[in-house]
Amino acid sequence: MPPNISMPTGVLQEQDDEVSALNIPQDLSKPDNRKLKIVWRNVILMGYLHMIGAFGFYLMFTSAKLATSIQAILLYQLGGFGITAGAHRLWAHRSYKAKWPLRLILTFCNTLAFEDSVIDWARDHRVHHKFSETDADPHNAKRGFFFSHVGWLLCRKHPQVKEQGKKIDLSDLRADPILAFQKRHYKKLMLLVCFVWPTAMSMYFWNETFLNAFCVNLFRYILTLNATWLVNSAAHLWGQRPYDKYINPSENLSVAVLALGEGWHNYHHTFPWDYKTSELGKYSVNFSAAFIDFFAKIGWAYDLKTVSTEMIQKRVERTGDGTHEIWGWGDKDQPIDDYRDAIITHRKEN
Ligand code: ST9
Ligand code: ZN
Ligand code: ZN
Repeated sequence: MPPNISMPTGVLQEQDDEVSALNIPQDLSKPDNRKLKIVWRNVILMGYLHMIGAFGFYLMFTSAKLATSIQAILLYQLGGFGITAGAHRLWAHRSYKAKWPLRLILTFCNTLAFEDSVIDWARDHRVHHKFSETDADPHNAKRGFFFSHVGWLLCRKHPQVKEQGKKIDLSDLRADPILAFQKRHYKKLMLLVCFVWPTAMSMYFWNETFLNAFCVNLFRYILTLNATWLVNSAAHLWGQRPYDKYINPSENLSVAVLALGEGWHNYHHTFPWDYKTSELGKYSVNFSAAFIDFFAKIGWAYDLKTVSTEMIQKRVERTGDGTHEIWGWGDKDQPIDDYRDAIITHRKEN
């Protein structure tokens, strides 16, 4: 039994029987004191990337053409869907299924976001969910904001990540020829799709300068990275926990806005197989659910899995922190006192 379970309840799934917290290896539940082996190549590359990206942001307001900035915003969304609807909801969690044309589109979008191949991304993410907040979690938030945000990409992984990770089944991902192709040719594809293509488009279609095109695109890329990383850092530290108060992941609106609907992290860790990764699926803060719903309408996405309101209610009552939001009058979670104490004027006369 992995140690990321809600401790007092001891359940991973709603239907699981209670299991004793004594079964959980204690040495995995708090970070060890090992000295991190820093990978200086990554530190330098990330440093330069962020400096040039920040310069790109400056250029957007000074010398870049409006079309270049609009392109960057659109590609941010497109690449984002490759992470949220693709690597995350489709491949890491199998919360829905997709026909090959959609898988191809998502793989393209995913490569545009350059967060390493889907197979590697989904492997690390499955490990993150199963061993959340332990040394086997690649971006263990118990090591602090910086480590869970970007630090984990700047040093060697903890041996536990690799050891526990080897036990995760990835056969479904490896069997997908599109993903296998992406992994085999990752470096070439990533350079072409994430850097060359966006830069060339701006230069070809509206005569943008190389400097503007290249730097604004880098800004788009670092924005994608940081929006994704905030889910690991901010949404594991700050926010409410209406579904399970015993785990760190939390509901964070600001992260949800930046990450195309991925900030509802308490819900997501409680019900990781829900394709909406949130309860209400309001499209205003869940563009990724709208994206999947659109493809479901045309038949390219199917078998969308979601959690029933009864199941949510049971879980909220059992492990929630009491902050579960209600959508309005008559919501199943509305406190009974509301009905008694609310002032209702202009009542309909019989
Ligand atoms: C990036 C990824 O940024 C970000 C992921 C974030 C996830 C967020 C999730 C949140 C939810 C979704 C929200 C989406 C929101 C999106 C919003 C968008 C608008 N299990 O890795 P290596 C083994 S990437 C089992 O080199 P080191 C395996 O044999 C950014 N085994 O380990 C492997 O070989 P292979 C760009 C594992 O040496 C071997 O170990 N990319 C596991 O410790 C070596 O693996 C970069 O910056 C495992 N989990 O190095 C690159 N892991 O792979 C950064 C490893 O051949 N990475 N093994 O099978 C690196 O340079 C290195 O990975 C390292 C560790 C230095 C960090
Ligand atoms: Zn997830
Ligand atoms: Zn998480």
